[in-house]
Amino acid sequence: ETPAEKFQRQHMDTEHSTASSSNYCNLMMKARDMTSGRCKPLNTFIHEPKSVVDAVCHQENVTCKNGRTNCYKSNSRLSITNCRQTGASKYPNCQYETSNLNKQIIVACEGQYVPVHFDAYV
Ligand code: PAX
Repeated sequence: ETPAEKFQRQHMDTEHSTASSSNYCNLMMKARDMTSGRCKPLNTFIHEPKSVVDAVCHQENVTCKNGRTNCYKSNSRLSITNCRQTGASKYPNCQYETSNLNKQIIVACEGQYVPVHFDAYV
């Protein structure tokens, strides 16, 4: 799996325009293999075409949280779902709170300049 493929697996859900139910994150975090070994505490899914998300790598250049300079902020708000592990969640029964949002996203880009890391939403 390349870094670009890992981003697609962990962050892209073009099939749905929004999270369909409060159970979305519980199902998707497992289906996309983010609950084996440990529960990934925080993960964001993006409900937009791949072309729209790839294009963010050519939008506004911003500094990443870690100080690197390869982050980009989307010009427009995108449909996203944030998955946050609940306080009661205990591995291997990872439990998540599902939140649908419309926010500008910040991603890090590499290689032939495609997203490889989800930095934040604003
Ligand atoms: P990652 O491991 O952080 O980055 P994620 O985005 O799914 O995975 P490999 O080879 O896999 O180690 N890369 C970068 N990372 C950070 N910053 C820059 N500038 C950068 N450039 C390249 C995936 C790969 O991207 C490489 C990095 O070396 C990795 O390569 O976030 C923790 C996780 O939570 C997600 C985002 C992260 O997972 P945090 O807070 O430590 O930045 N996440 C976080 C999210 O999905 N939604 C959110 O709102 C937040 C806050």
